Amino acid sequence: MLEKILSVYGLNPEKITITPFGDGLINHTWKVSGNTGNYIFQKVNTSVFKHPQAIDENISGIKTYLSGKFPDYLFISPVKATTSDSLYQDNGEYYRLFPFVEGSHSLNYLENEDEAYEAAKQFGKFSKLLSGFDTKQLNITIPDFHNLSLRYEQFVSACSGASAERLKHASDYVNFVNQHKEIVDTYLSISQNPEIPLRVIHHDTKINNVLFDDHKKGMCVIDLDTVMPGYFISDVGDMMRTYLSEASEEERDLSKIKIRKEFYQAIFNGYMKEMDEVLTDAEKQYFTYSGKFIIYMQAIRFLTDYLENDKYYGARYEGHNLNRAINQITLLKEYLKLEDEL
Ligand code: ADP
Ligand code: GN1
Ligand code: MG
Repeated sequence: MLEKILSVYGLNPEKITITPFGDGLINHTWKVSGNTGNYIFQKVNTSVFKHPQAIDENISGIKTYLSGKFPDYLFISPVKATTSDSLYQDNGEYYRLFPFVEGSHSLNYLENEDEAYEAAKQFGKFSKLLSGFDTKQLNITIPDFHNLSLRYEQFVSACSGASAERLKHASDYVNFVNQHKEIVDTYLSISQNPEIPLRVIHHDTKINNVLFDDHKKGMCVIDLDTVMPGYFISDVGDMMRTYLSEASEEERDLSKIKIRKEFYQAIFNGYMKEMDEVLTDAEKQYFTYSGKFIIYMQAIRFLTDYLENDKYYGARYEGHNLNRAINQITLLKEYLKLEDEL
């Protein structure tokens, strides 16, 4: 069945191997090796991305811009099928095929600061090269994706709709979220501040969305589904969320969740290497805020999903999203302890 779809991209069904690949939470991803090379094949998650065409148009618009202005920049865009579209629809599902970046690998956690520096530089470079691109040309692939005020409202409504049992298990963490609502208020003031512009933002800078080469140098950013107009705090914040602690969001041993201060410095150095000249002074004042903004939002998103019976992220075991939320709340507590120092 997948073979049939791949043949639309010119691959010979008798000469391909298809293997599930990567650790993304949203799309289905396979590595495909065939007669014409290696590829990443994906089925788009249409419960999350209601209009896959909108993503495709964004990637194509950015590709045209970058290949005109910065032809040496490695930008990964999907290959065209024989239908001459890159997106292929079959039985209500949407598929696409990317060239596999040879010699690349992704990481799920970082071992040293150089990797954090490299990844932050890649995401900074992406926004810098696109700082002249008109954000109005971008489709909104997930409305209000990083709108923390709305995420908070959704959390409040999830609390009222939750089963008594799930609400009871979550109650300490629900209280914690409510006690830190000032993080939402700061977001609101940022969104109303004319000196904080909307930029082309990746919106999913977690560590496995950047590819490294064998010498641990950053090669390029991937997973462009959520590239939309947004605030720089989204990208910097998700780096802090996923690079500062050695433990990932899946870790259940909370004693392993610790902030590595030198990694904060590496994110700053890598991102600012590219973005220092682009960001306004008003934006720079929120660099440290960005960490708590995203960690808090991710805690809310996992907790909301637990209260809504795991309908967004799914769960591999009972209480999975509650544990992820507890993990993120622990990370936030550690971050808040060091905030002044950072
Ligand atoms: P998801 O949206 O589910 O996170 P991604 O687009 O991030 O999906 O892909 C999942 C994983 O597949 C990535 O973390 C990375 O390891 C790998 N990957 C994606 N695109 C490429 C590519 N073009 N070349 C090599 N590896 C890739
Ligand atoms: C999802 O697609 P993936 O696995 O890179 C999610 C992010 C979350 C992340 C948490 C579209 O990212 O927003 O931060 O999981 N993507 C979407 O791991 O919801
Ligand atoms: Mg991904």
